[in-house]
Formats: sequence, C-alpha cells, structure tokens
Amino acid sequence: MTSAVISETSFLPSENIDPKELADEILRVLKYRGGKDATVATPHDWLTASIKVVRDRIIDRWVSSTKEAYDQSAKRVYYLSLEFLIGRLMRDAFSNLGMMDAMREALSSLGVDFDVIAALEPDAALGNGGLGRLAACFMESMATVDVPVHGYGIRYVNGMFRQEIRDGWQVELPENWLDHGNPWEFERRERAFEVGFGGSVESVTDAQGRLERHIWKPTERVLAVAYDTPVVGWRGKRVNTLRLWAGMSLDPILLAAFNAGDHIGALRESNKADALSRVLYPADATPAGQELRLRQEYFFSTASLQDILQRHLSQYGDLHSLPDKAAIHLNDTHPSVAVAELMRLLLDVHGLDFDDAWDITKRTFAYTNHTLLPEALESWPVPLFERLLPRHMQIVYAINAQILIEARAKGDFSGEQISSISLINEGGERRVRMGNLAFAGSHSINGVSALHTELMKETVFADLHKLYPTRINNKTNGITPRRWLIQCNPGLTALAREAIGDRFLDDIDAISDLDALASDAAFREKFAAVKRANKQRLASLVSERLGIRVDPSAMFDIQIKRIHEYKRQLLNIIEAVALYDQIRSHPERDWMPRVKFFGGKAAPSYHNAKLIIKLANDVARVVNSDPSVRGLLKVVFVPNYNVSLAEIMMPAADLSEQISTAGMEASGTGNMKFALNGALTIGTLDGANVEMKEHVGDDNIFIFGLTTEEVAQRRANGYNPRDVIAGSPELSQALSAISSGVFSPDDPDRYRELTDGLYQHDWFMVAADFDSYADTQRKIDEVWRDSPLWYAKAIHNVARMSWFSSDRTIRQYAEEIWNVPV
Ligand code: NBG
Repeated sequence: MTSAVISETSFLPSENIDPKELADEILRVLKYRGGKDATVATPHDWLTASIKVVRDRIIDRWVSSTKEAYDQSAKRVYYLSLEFLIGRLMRDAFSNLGMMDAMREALSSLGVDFDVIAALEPDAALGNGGLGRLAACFMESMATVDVPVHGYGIRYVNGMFRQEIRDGWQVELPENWLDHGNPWEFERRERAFEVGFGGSVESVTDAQGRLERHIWKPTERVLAVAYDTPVVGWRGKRVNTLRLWAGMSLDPILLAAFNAGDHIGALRESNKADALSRVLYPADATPAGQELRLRQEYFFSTASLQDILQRHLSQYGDLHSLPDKAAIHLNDTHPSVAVAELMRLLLDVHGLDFDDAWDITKRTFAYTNHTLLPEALESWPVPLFERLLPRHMQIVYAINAQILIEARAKGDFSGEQISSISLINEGGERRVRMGNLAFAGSHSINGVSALHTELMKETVFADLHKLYPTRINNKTNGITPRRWLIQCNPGLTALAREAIGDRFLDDIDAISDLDALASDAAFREKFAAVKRANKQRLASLVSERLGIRVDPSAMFDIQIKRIHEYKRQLLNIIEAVALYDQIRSHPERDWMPRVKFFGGKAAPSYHNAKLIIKLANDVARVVNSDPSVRGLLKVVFVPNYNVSLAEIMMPAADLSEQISTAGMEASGTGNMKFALNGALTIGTLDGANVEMKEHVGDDNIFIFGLTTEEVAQRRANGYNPRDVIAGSPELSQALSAISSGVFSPDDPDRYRELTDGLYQHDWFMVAADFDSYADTQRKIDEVWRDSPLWYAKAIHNVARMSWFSSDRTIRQYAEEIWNVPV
C-alpha cells in the first residue's frame, strides 16, 4: 500500500473474530488438510489454508440457506451462463464476512503478509468481458438480496487467455488458473449426468401403429460432473451455489484398445470428454461457429436441466409445477438449446404431450439479450445441428410450426415478417437461429439498458415483438458495490464512512448523502487525496511492470474493455495523435498534462482489433519518448486487462472513456464502475450512458457525438467519410501521420488498412464523431484546470450512481421476471 489514506477496514465485527483463534485455525487447516506445518509452508499453502478457513465458515450458512429454500418450498432461480467472470474471491469473501482485519492480523502474527498471498490467488477468468462479469455481479447480488439461486456454467480448465504484449503485438498464452488446485470448489462425483451427441431417433408406436413417443439413441455419451462453489453475499446473509460442469468420459480408458497396443486410441473417449470443458472460447460478441462450441452449449444446458428436473421431482413429484418453483434464466443465446432440451425431456423422458410441454417451457424460461450486432447473433448450420442433436432438430421444427401458425393466424404478417420470425434462416445456408429459439421459448425477453431494449423492439426482434408484444422488457445492468466500491476502493469507502456513516454499506442508496458534500472544500480535498493515492498505486504498477513513469497529478484518462471496432479505441488513439501534434505545434499553450491508459484483449482471430493494440503501443512508444512533449501527454497500454487489474484501474481514473458508436453498445458496465469510483465520463449517447446522464445530471458527464438516430440517418443518406476527413484538418493530419508510418517506421504501411477503412467506409463513424470528440476533450481540460469544480462533479458522480447497483437490477428481475420474493 502506498498511502495511509488507503486503509483496510473491518465493517462488521458481527461475529467478533479473535485473530489469535483465527491464527490457530489457519495452522490447523495447514497441517491437517494440507499436510504441512508453518516451517515448510509455501505462500500458496498459506493462501489455500486461508481460503479453507473462510470457506469453512461459509459452509454452515450454505447448508442452512439450501435447507431453508427447501423447507419453505421456495421458488428457485437457475441462472444458466456460459461465462462467469469472477476474478479473485478471497477478498470478496473476507470482506463480505467482515473478517478482513482479523485475517490480516492473524496472518501477520504467523509472519505472513496478507497482500502477498492475496496477490497469488489466480483470477477465475471464466468469461470474456461484460457478459461474464455481469453474471458474477448478479451471483453476488442474489446472495446479498436473498434470492435462492443456482448459477450453472462450465468449469473451463483454461479460462480467458493471458495476454502478453511482445514488440507491441498481442500474444495469447494459456491461463492455468487451476494449477495450484481450487480451494473454493467441491467436486461432486455423485452429481453426474449423462450427455449424448449424434445418433438417431427412433419412433415408438402403439399396437394401432400410432406414434407414442420418440427415443433418441445417441452414439456418443459423456458425463457432466458437478463442481460447486459457494457464493456468499454481503454480511454473509445467504450463500448460494455456483455449479460448474466438467466433462468426463464414461470409460476413462478403453482397455481393449489399450491391450491391443493402441495407447492413443484408448484415451480417445477421455480426450473428447475433456475437450468439452477444456477451454473458454475467447471471442466475445462474435459467435465461435465451431462444432465444439455447440457441444459445450448443449453439454452444460442438458446437465443443468437434468439436475433441475431431478431436484424438482424429488421435492414436488410432478413437473407441471415446474414454472411455479423454478425460473430458468438464459444468459444470452448460449444456453438457448435448453429450450429444445427441456421440451425433449418433458416429451420423451417424462411423457408429457406437446402443448403441455410447450406451456411449461415458456412459463419457465426467460432470456436476456446482450447485443444487437448482427454478426453476434448465434445461429448453427442445420446439417451440423441435425448431426449432433437429431431429436432437438425435430423439436425445433415442431416449435417453428407452432409459432408460424400463430403468426399466420394473426393475418397481418407479410411473407418477409414470417421468415424473420422463423427459427430457421432460409436465406442461403439453412441455419437455426438461437435468438429466435430463446425468444419463442421464453415468457420474458429483456434488454440490458433502456436504449438497447427499445432498439431490440425496432430491429432484431421487431417481428417477434409484433407477434408477442408483452414479452420484451428492460432491465438496465448494474454492478455490485461490494466488489466495485467497498473492496476495490477502501480509501473512498473509509472517507465515505467518516463523512456519512455506515448506512451505505448495507443500502447503497444512502451514498446519495455525499451529494451535499460536493460543495464542502475540506471534503473535496480529502476526496482528491484518496483519488491521488489510488492513482499513485496505478502509477507504481505501471512503473514496475512496464518501466513507464507517469505523474499522478496528470489527468488519468482510461479506456479499458475488450478491443472492438465499435468500442472505438481507434477514435481515442487518433485523438491522442492529434493532441500530440498540437502540443508540438503550440508548445506555448498551457496544456493540461494527461495520461491515456488503454487495456483490453482482442479475440485471437480479430485482425483489426489486434492491429489497434499494436497501434496503441506504437503511438505510446513514440509519444512517451519525445522530449518535446515534456510529459504533457503519455500513452500507456496495460497488458492482460482482467478483473484484478480493473480493481486497481477503476479507482484510479479521472476520466472514463465510453465512446462506442451510438446504438452499438448494449449497456456497458465499466462505465458504471468508473463513475461509482469518482471518474467523470466522456461518452456517446449509447447503452447505459443515456441513463447515467439522467442520474448524474447533464453537468456531470461529457456527452459528444452522433445519436443513434443520427448515425442511422447519416448511413441512410450515403455517409462519405472522405469529405468529413477533408473538412477536419486535425483528423486529416493525424491520419496521415499514422498511415505514412510516423509511428511504424519499421513498417510504414502497417496501418494502411486501418486508415483506408476509415476513408472508404468508416462503419463505426470514427471520422463523423472525431471533431465533436476532440472539442469535448479540450472542454474537459478546462474543467480539469478548475480542480474544485472537477472534484465537485466527481463527488456528484459517486453520490448519484447507486441506482446502477446490481442489487437494484436483481430486485427487478426477481419481481418482474422470476416472480420470487425479495
Ligand atoms: C455485452 C455488451 C455490453 C453489456 C454486457 C452485459 C456481450 C455479447 N454483450 O454492452 O456488449 O454491458 O454484454 O450485458 O458480451
């Protein structure tokens, strides 16, 4: 820790923990469960022992939460998500249980530095970006607001890849988060379900030759084995379960093959099963399209459904009550094959008739859509789907017939509208549309911000919305304030407690009491000191890891998120180049020092995104080493952006970059984390920025650029980026510097493709928004110059962001979608 301002605090000696006893417990666990004593224990052993000590305390509550839900016959929520981007759990658990200080003290009495071992805990990076992190925030909020939930996903052995930057380029390395074991999880061998693939469908007829039922005879069979992780809420109120499935073969080794000398063939089954839970697909917002991905989707969907049905039947004995006792949530389309799978289980295994099964299915499922990008909407080629899941293909056709009949019966659907409703895309190669399947099989379809939800109604789901007008609703995303304020920003938390008391710890809405203090000069000073300490921490990290020195009194301007053309890191980099130019041409002006930080991963196959990373690094190298800039501008690309790094960068930001092309970012959640930690936002009217503006007030956010309607209009009227570029001297100059090799003297044409793209089509309207963006940045400099004004705005941001808590989001899901009490 770099400053006394950042102090870890204990919030709730709810269970008066004695550090001495805790130390004894750690030693006991180390010895009897780890087989080591203190003299030979490695830092990893201490980490494991500490986690097990806290885990033990969680278990009693876990058992009682589960039992309570059972005894009360409570309706349970099942959250199916191919991604859970959890990050580290230890601080979360200590902090939520109020054990942080006691644990620190206990470890220190044993000669162990808490921060050192905490830094060894690997990030559980079982997700790509916003979608996976949202699932993790939701799990924490559901435990906090007391919603009984099981999260279901895949226990990937290799999570999100580790990014190294070599010579400015992204290099992907495997992330081995399980290398030292995972002390949080419990393997449940007894909780294993069979998963089939391929084969054929047999029809069974009765004596009169009437069809009785279908039996799927898969040719491949594997097991899904459960691994459970307890998820504890604030003050340990409730503990829920995150159940992740791992693939295992029925026959780990084919002995006959082995004995015949075919040693590799003997392991074939085992390898195939392992592959199902081996690696997370590292593309967000673009479907992987490979067979293994569809296998993963089906694998975890069927295992979860079999588990859910078994639990339901053992408690209630009849599946007709399923919709009253289970709310199954589809996090994006990844689990939407579950719609067909539930139908199969109800029809073929449990013998219900189609209408009954379809009614139960629709009342049980709800679906969240997370993107409108047309290329991101999942669909599978019919031949592939049919080969892997022949029975599901039949069921998809049957569902399709049903909804098309409903549409035709309405009488006012054109041929075009009917084909857009269809579950099968007939244009070109026939494909199964997973979004349409999820929509058809759910009673609720929600978007993740107000704007996104409206656009869903107008674009991708316009015709399905016309057919089922009551289903689409909005649930604006949120973030958990435990992780994203209390834990990642202990300095600000301590300051807020001192100023307004502890109420906000339990009810984040109480943070609004800070609003009045924005005009209090003494409070502003303290607030600025906390920010400064957080910036110092980031500056030290950057200096240690990258050897780049940055001045914490400069404005920290940060854009961290996946690298995507629509998120427009390129706009930010081009502006840096333009600013660089200006600083050199007008050295006499009173420039405000700025550090532009970037961080984020590109999908390994996303060429332009990788080029954008290289450009950021090339620009950084040139700008940072140019003495004529006099440190007024620095550019830093921080490698391997992940949850743990976010926990350091969010609290250190002065300015948050949320600059996607309007209409393209479904919501954003990083935008919320920054603002809650006192950064001001520069952003377009996109995603949740729109609602953030309403909450923090127009004066406390910097909005620029085209609106969604204007983007559409420009495109419709034949947008010509060449004219726009010609009309902006700053932009033209910056682009010609980039395209002529000023930043890539070793390969002057490196960025031709990128800049040519801007001249030729500029799909993401970088040129159209450039002037407005650059002007806004200069206005921001003027506000920054007036530091009391700046910090007053920053304090307003912290005070007015509580609506963006995932507790609020979860309460809305519970009341309006799942129908469970909160
Ligand atoms: C992402 C959106 C973000 C949104 C998160 C969480 C996908 C497919 N979508 O804008 O791009 O905040 O989902 O809803 O990852």
